[in-house]
Amino acid sequence: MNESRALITGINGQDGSYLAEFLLKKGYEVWGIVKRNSVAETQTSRLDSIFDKINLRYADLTDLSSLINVIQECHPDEIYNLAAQSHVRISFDQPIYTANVTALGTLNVLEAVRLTNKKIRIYQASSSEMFGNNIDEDGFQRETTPMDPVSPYGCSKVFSYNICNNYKNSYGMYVTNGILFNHESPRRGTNFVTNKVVKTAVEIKRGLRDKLVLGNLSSTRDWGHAKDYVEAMWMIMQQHNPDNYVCATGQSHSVLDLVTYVFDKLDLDIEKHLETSTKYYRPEELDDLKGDSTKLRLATGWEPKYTFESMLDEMIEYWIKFYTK
Ligand code: NAP
Ligand code: F7E
Repeated sequence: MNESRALITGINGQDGSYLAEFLLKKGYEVWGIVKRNSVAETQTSRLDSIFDKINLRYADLTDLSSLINVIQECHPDEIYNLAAQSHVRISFDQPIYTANVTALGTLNVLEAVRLTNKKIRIYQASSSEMFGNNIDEDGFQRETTPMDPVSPYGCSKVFSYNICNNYKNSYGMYVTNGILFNHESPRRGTNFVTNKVVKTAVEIKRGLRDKLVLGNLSSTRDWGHAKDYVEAMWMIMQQHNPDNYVCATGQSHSVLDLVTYVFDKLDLDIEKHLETSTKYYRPEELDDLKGDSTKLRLATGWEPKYTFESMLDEMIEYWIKFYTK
């Protein structure tokens, strides 16, 4: 029986909820922090099925003492730092808040560990957004691709990535970066493009609305499934030496490809229902993402189980059931 204890920041987010389920199945004692929210009832809805099996505490990434308190109470072996202001478009509206949480919040986690127990392993949720528009000659981004972020979110994640490497090298701490490309699921926030498209398309099908309004249709993303990616997080943390790994499917699709697949599945007419608006454009766009995760696959044997299509099918099914209740 595994007697390890894991602490997850961002446990009530998309990834945190899947990771908590995954670690419980592995026999971990799972702890998580949630930040205070005025509506308590819905804040942990992604955790409904495991609520009685996990230990939740109030803490905030911007509040060092709250992190130290939780670490001293739970004595984790592993910390998965998934908490962030994670929306790229919104990071242009709230750049300072984004940096406080997504950049300095990571430093608070590192300091909390350095000041309490340097043996705790740390996983940092790094992002393909750090690469910006740099692409290697073969069309992929990988661990060695230069980082040149194009959003306050991306800049904050680059700070976190660098400070994690710095703490690893300076203090001999076990700190890893998973550089994850986009990953989605029915639990994805509905203001990210995949779940916005699927939810709205199902609503159009049911006659609840008439239009899907999007921004840039030509950008491409390497979309995987969050369930596959939380398994990679755990695998990265089980390596003997801490290191940085790209996690991606290696296949990319445009936003228009995504809409076309979903609309075809639901037998909807794109010409009739799709509109674009500059409201959803970013001041600077990251045009194309496609990741090479050879390093991760060779080190851990990780392979995604979902395809782009099976992931979207699951999301479509979820929203059809949601509106059939
Ligand atoms: P998400 O659904 O937006 O979850 C973010 C989590 O962080 C939520 O639980 C949120 O709590 C929490 N949080 C926000 N501010 C906080 C604060 N100040 N203190 C404590 N908790 C705070 O994001 P996700 O998709 O699960 O992604 C997980 C992590 O991976 C994030 O760091 C994200 O930037 C990174 N990442 C995601 C992807 C992707 O495609 N999903 C790709 C690469 C990297 P509330 O909901 O209560 O606000
Ligand atoms: O946008 C375009 C948009 O917001 C994808 C986060 O998890 O992955 C995510 O960031 C693309 C962009 O994800 C709409 O311009 C068009 O080109 O779903 P998204 P993202 O920005 O790639 C990275 C790896 C992370 O780390 C982040 O945390 O879709 N797009 N029309 C739109 N995007 C949105 N949200 N809404 C639209 O209406």
